[in-house]
Amino acid sequence: MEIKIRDDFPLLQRTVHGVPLVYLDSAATSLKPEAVIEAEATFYREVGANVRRGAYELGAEATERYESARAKVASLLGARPDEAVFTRGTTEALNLAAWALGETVIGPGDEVLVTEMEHHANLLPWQELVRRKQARLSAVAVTAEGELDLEDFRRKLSPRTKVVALPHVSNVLGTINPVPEVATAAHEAGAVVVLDAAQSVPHMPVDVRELGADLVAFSGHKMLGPTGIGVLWGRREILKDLPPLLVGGEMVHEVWLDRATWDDPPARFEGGTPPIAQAVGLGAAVDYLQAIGMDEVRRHGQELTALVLDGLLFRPYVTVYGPADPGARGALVAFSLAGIHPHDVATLLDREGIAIRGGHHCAQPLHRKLGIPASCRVSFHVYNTIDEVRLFLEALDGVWKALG
Ligand code: C6P
Repeated sequence: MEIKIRDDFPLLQRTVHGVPLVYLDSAATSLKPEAVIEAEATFYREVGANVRRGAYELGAEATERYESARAKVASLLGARPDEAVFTRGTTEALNLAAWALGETVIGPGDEVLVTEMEHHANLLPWQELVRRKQARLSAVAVTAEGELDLEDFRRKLSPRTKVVALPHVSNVLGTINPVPEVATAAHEAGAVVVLDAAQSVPHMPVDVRELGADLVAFSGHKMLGPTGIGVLWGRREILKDLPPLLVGGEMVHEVWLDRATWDDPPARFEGGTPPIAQAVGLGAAVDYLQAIGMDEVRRHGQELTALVLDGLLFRPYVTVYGPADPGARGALVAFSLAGIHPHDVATLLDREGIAIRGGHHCAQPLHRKLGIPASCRVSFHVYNTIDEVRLFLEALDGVWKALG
């Protein structure tokens, strides 16, 4: 595969408000390279059939392309294909995890331990679960430096803790959490570890075995892939005992009028017609990322993050959230401008063609803890450049002059 990066992303050719687009919101969703768009379109043009059903050639070919995408995703994670369940995205993957663990490991009086830095997708499913099961939810504190308070984690971990759920990389603070350390302690206490990897898998090498988590969720659309496709990776020993969230076609072994038996994972968790073309698109995204190399993806993200952090920390009117060390972060930085609402910052930058996110980024408890209703956030992917970071910092000075 020939990689030309900037030229591979058609959206980078367009202008907004008459100026070239500077897209700094990849943590919300990344742009897609032509190879991904083409893979999805080609599937509809050349194959188009449903999976796991037809005995005819197109059906077999559709199944083969869908399963080949699964194998690519698994190889990215250092996992076996039958451990990778396709979902619609991180949110659905985490809802599936919470539902299934609720049916198997959580009972009245048990505890789920989350963190104060959760995205709502890794908080609300656990809130619903503890309500359903008369269990309890507690949250590990975040330190003033924007890191997980590991002493607080050890204090709160107990034999009643059945699940520890945390983000690999916070979508606001950027913090990379020490997952192996957390997983080891959680396992010693007898808890299952659920990892929200929505902001890590797209940006750095992730080997699920080295991390030590039991269930790992992420979305295709943040890693150059299509919307509508995500993954729940599960350790085989865990997946084999979990019940499905969606029941219906193609996830059963045998069905009678009054009962049914489930298929083995991953099919057990993929009831109904899955997002086939989207899975194929995700497979192409994995190919694209691997052609660049995940080490290089990480290096590039860190370079831009270090540059933007330097620029933001240097400006007295800016407050930065999360670790000051770029090596301790994913490829994103949240910040605020003294006395200016993040929406106003984002709106003024948009006029210069610069897309950043302003809001609570679906992490309201964390913003409450930071004492702010919302923040601005820049985030990067492989197509962003040093010049774009410089343009952004200059434009931010313009916003400060206009509104500060
Ligand atoms: N964060 C952001 O701008 P979905 O929407 O299911 O693909 O991903 C949800 C999700 C879960 N966990 C984390 C850490 C996330 O960052 C996200 C998505 C976007 O930060 C949209 S709110």
